[in-house]
Amino acid sequence: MRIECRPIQGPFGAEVRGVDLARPLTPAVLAELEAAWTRHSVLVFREVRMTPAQQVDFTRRLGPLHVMEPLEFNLPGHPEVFVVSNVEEGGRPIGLKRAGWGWHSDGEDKAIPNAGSLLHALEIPPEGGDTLFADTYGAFAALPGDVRRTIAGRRACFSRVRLHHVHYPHMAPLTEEQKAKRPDVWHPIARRHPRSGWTALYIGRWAVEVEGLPAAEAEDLIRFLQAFAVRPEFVYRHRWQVGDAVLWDNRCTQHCATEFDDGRYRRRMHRTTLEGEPPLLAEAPVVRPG
Ligand SMILES: O=C(O)CCC(=O)C(=O)O
Ligand SMILES: [Fe+2]
Repeated sequence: MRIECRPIQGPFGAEVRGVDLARPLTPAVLAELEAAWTRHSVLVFREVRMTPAQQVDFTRRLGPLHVMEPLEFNLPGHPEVFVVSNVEEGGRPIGLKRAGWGWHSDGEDKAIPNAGSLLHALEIPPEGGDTLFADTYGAFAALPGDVRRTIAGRRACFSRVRLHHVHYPHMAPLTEEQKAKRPDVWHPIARRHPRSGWTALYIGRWAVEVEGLPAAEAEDLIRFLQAFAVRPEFVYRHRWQVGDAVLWDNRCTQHCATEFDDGRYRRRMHRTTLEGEPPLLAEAPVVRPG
């Protein structure tokens, strides 16, 4: 082993030491990192000093990068770096404010959600602004049998158009052009991870309907699953330090940025994002080994 991996919460999450993300990794170290990521879903790196170009180079080793649109919150000169920040410069926001205040996984409202994301902390507030991560393999494994049977083989509809105003009340409503780019999508609720083969509970904040269920029943089920997925026993709270970088897998986790006094403190994070694949339905559920 070339890297050192300290598990955080059982199999969920690990802090990785002995690797410098700012430098090109050897194929052997990269393979170890990928195996650790598949095993633990969330990897935490401390005291990382990497430039935007180095962050892009590292993330690209893990797969094709996704460029966030619209481009307005991407770093000038580095369209692959999405800026999450409340900071304004010259009267203009340098990034997306209040991004991810609410449980979700990145890109869940798209036909091809993002596989993973790497968030690097450059400035953090003295209080608040933690990020919560939920283990959705763990959640799937703990689901009551009747719920597992109900979701088996079913897809849920995720709708940006119907819920944009609910989750982004501080943002402008979607234009007709934006709506056309974000049609409703259907994803399997029991999701098979393409690498581990394990089954994750895939639900999120944009879910509005469930295939084959009457509206009221679907609503109840979605509410139940949303709450179940983020029960405290599945959640790791990351308390940021400047220099931290956290790599998470959107296929088997959810995350939620927590509030801070953004009228008073600065928070500035750089995110690179991996392209994904259409979610796979878990035909025969496989629970992650303990
Ligand atoms: O700022 C955070 O803590 C997370 C924001 C978020 O949801 C993301 O970067 O994907
Ligand atoms: Fe996010």
